[in-house]
Amino acid sequence: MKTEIYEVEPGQYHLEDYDQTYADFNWEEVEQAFSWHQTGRVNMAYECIDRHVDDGKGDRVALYYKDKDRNEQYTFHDMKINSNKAANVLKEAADVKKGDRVFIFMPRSPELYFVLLGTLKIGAIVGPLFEAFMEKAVKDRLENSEASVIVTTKSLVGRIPVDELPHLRHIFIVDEDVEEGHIDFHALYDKADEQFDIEWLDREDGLILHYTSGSTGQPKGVLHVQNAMIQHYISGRYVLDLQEDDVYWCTADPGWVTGTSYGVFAPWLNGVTNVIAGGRFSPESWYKTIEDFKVTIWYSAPTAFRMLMSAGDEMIKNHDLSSLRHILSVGEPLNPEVIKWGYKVFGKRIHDTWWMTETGAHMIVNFPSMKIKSGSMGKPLPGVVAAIVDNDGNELPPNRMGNLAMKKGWPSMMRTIWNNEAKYESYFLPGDWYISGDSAYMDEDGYFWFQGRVDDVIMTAGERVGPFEVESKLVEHPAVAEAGVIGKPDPIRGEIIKAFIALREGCEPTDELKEEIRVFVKNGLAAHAAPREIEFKDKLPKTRSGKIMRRVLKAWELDLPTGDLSTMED
Ligand code: 6R9
Repeated sequence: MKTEIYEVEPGQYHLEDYDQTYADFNWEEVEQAFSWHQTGRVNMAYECIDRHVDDGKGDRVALYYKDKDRNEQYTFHDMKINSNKAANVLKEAADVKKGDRVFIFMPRSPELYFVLLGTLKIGAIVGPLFEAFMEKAVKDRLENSEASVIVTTKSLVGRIPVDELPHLRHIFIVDEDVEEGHIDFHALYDKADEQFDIEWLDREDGLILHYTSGSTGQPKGVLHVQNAMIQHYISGRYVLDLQEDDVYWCTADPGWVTGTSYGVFAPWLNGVTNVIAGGRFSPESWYKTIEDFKVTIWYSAPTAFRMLMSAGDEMIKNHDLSSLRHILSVGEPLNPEVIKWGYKVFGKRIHDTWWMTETGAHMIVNFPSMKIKSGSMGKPLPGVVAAIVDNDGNELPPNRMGNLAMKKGWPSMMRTIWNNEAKYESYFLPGDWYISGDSAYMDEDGYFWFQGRVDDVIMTAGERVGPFEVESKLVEHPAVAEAGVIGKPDPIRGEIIKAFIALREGCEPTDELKEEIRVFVKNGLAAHAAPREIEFKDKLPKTRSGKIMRRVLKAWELDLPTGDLSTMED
């Protein structure tokens, strides 16, 4: 397949020269930006908020918050006061101390961010949960982390099985009519002191615990430490291209690592205005958010872009989106078709970024100062050593598919899997290679190309096929909204390719259409990559962060157990 290559677009970014980006991107030097450079002590919440107030930028807007009931704005000074108050509430009413785990289980609201920052000011470790988690998912996480405090709402508190959680001592409720046994957050908050003595920490002290699901077994608690801020800050500056006057919108929920690393830390470390929109996804309200706040930098995910794409372009004409100057994507491979669409409707190329909960921050990216090879994740950050290795940790030459791996030691790398050191160790191969679980190849120019999760790669009639390639071709077909592709065991071919397809509005799921789609892939990609079986579905199983869960498709197909489903969308 021919790769589209897009040149850097002049006039949009603060650095347009890749060599310059490479030279300036230096994580030893960026430490100068932080106060710990002088004191040797650090606190993420200070570096995100209070530092800007101390630098005379307290009046700048830190947060625009919007949902169907609220539309508010807070300066860095306001954020400092509000997070101080939250810290005082947690400390006084629940005796929260450095290193304690404090969980946050509520829909997006300004209070969520005050509590998150307040928790960090105490030196405690934050555990953000998706509001959609049901009892089992909540229990697994609170139990494993031995959390002592949770901050939640009246409608969600029923999903916390208190009797089975001996370590959980305090439950704060952030809305009205608090029942006995729970602490009324607002009553205390309204009276709380506006001053707070920040707990100064070492850079290896805990920051945040994000649980992520494997294909089997219990969710894993990925621990990040304060030191991660180096990478949050620098990737914010050079990959997101955050500049002082930017208005930045990351659409991710804090229950997903993107919603904290790039929804909280990267923007505020860089001192920019951060937009947070609560409520459910709707194309209309998303375009309105960009228009109303004059968003300049927008970070979202392929699944959202595909939904916007299938909602049609008519709606876009009713909104002024001309403020946008940089658009980025993460979470799943970014289909070339989506990049094309983005250019057509926004006049900007969407830039892909690759990273994981475990890596804590960007690892392989399309810098704004770099040519985009459409369909590629881009190149490693300067300082990150990435390679394709075999199962023994030997590096493979260009254009060979294998394990996507990185040399241990980047600043934001996870420090352990909570209460499971053996699991942590299992990520590494000899030679200090961190094994991502993704399969990919690197081309001769050093660009990396995603193929699938290692367990998703298909072997059909002796050919290795990455499901993403097939899915990308499928979504180019005008009737296809989304596609998930798996290998289905076959006595002759080893595996055959089966595609699950959600059609666009108004398309009829007929056998003729199946055949047409099959021929479309055969002619556009390769005969061996054309799905032998196609099944139409109303919806594909996805994680809350929008990843198509191929293992669930496979389990359905083969009547196997589906494994941990706590992160699956309803
Ligand atoms: C940040 C995040 C990590 C997995 C990762 C990979 C997939 C993420 C991607 C991508 C292709 C990209 N993934 N970004 N695949 N291209 N640009 O997503 O973290 O939820 O832990 O998922 O997501 O499979 O291994 P997390």
